[in-house]
Amino acid sequence: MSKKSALHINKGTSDAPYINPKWKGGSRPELDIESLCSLLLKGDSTGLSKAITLIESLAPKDKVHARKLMSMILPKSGGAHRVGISGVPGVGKSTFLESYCAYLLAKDANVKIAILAVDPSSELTKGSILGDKTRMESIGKDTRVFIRPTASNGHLGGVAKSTYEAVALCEAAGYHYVFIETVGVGQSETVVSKLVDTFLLLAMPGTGDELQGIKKGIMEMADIIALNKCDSGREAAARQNAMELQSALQLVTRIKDDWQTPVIQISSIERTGMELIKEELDKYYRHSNLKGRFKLNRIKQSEYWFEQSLGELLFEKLGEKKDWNQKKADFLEKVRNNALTPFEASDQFIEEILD
Ligand SMILES: Nc1nc2c(ncn2[C@@H]2O[C@H](COP(=O)(O)OP(=O)(O)O)[C@@H](O)[C@H]2O)c(=O)[nH]1
Ligand SMILES: [Mg+2]
Repeated sequence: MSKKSALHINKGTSDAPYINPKWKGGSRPELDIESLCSLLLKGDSTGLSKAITLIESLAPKDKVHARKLMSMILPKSGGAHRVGISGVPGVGKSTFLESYCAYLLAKDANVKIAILAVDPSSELTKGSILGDKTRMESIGKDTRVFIRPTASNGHLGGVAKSTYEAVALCEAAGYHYVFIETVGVGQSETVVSKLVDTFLLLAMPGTGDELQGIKKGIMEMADIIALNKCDSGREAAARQNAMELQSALQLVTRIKDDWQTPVIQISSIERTGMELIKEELDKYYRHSNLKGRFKLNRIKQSEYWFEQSLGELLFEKLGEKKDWNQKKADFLEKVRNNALTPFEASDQFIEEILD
């Protein structure tokens, strides 16, 4: 996280409630985690925003605060339906979210919706997320909606951590739905699929016999597929595409969880098909709840991220050892010269480092 987006707290501003009352002045005021936590639990969106900034921060002091905050809110988390929205850039994810959320907002006066955008390659796509923010302006003005692009430190693990914790914070703040939009490139889908209860894939009618915007592996991850851009006047082509998709899906029927992924035709621009999406999302939610897979899935995801993070941190900490770079270079040289196999070299290297 860059300095710019780190937490800036000034005495006497609207940040005042978060400042430790015992703070005697100095360059950086102490955070009052208790009051930040209680604001968050009341559903205060500024508090939520600050809390997310805090958990994203890499400053050692913030990390201590963040840990404390997370331990306080974790017991209050878990209440939302977490939905991942995926699909290639341009398929209409942001437009869909805007239309679908507008539909949910109109249907239920008390609904609270959080939208997180995951972007592991922020430099490349900064523009698109900023564009999304303006695109979602109509729902963004609604006090029941919270929109937040997840900051990225360039690596997937960092994005996963911030998103995982941001979801928990949103839930503690009382949000009923947490939508996570991926940028649809690289590994972002895999990360998001392991952070959500339901994975909604957007596709669009293809040209010719090619189905646009579907990667094979992704199709298997999808719990629901929405064929977007089925605008009026294009019904025949849309139906044809939906059928092709549905038959392609027969090949990937998920025996393990007894679910046939439906293909829904929608137009995010014309806002059609939104009620069908709601029906299918609710249906899948009930389906996985019935079989107890819902809870199990979340537990498995937490286990997965624990293992992932362990590996990543271990590597990071080892890398901080003083002779890591020199030793590594030495072993690499031996691999280059064919004096050691890559496997023997790494084995010996780790043994020496741990000694
Ligand atoms: N015709 C049509 N265009 C759409 C529809 N949904 C989105 N778009 C357009 O597709 C483009 C990409 O949409 P966007 O939501 O930014 O896609 P994202 O990159 O997946 O988030 C925009 O120009 C949208 O206006 C739709 O249902 N019909
Ligand atoms: Mg988008």
